[in-house]
Amino acid sequence: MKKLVLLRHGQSVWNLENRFTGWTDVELSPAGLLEAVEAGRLIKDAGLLPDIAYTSVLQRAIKTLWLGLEVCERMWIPTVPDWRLNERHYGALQGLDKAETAAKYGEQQVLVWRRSYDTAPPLLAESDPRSERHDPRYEQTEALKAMAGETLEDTVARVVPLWEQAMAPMVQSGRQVLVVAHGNSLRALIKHLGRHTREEIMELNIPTGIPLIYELDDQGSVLDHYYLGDPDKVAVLTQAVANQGRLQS
Ligand code: DG2
Repeated sequence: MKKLVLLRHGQSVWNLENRFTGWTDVELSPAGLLEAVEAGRLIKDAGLLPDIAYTSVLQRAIKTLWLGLEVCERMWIPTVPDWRLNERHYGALQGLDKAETAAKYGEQQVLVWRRSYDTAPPLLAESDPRSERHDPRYEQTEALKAMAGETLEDTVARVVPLWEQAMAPMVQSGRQVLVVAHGNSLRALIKHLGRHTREEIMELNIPTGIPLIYELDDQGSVLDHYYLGDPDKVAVLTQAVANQGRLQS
């Protein structure tokens, strides 16, 4: 049996401000920096010291990885940044306040934008100053296509090849793999791993900074999954993620 460690980055400054983030490259908040260190401690205490790690090319994930590896005394392992682990591109929603967007368009519309499988956010024009079009990180045609805005289905279509080509062979060869990514890029990977339906995956919310363990058999089928740390805390934080698209009372 293999154990794969998945980790959503620590709280970012835009998570704190409740803004849609997507590919906007915001930093970790002070609380997020602490969450990253605590995640490293949980991984170390569970004896899941990573042999190799994969991240997105966004600093909130990369910094979370660095801090976690420092605690694990594993800063020397190979780390692989890949844009295909980036957050789902949130198109023209990027930068908007989630609760204000719910007040303007309704909670149901925001839920569809956040959690539906095949509805894209309003698209971001190439000429929009928020566009990442000229960012040297993104030269691949596929990445340029994604930066107008993606559905979760689009995100699955880029995450799964990375899983199959790079990460799964590492897991199956017995390496301890750590993946530090984002709420929706991890939902995309989990949909594939758990063979979840599109309805099931709508219900999944992932809190920041808490390691999520997937136990896999030799064929890559999921045997079990669980968070490290206090389950009551995980439940509260998971519900808080779900509530981010609600009207503020
Ligand atoms: C959040 C996820 O991504 O937001 O892009 O706003 O994981 O990079 O903080 P992350 C964003 P929701 O889909 O939960 O609204």
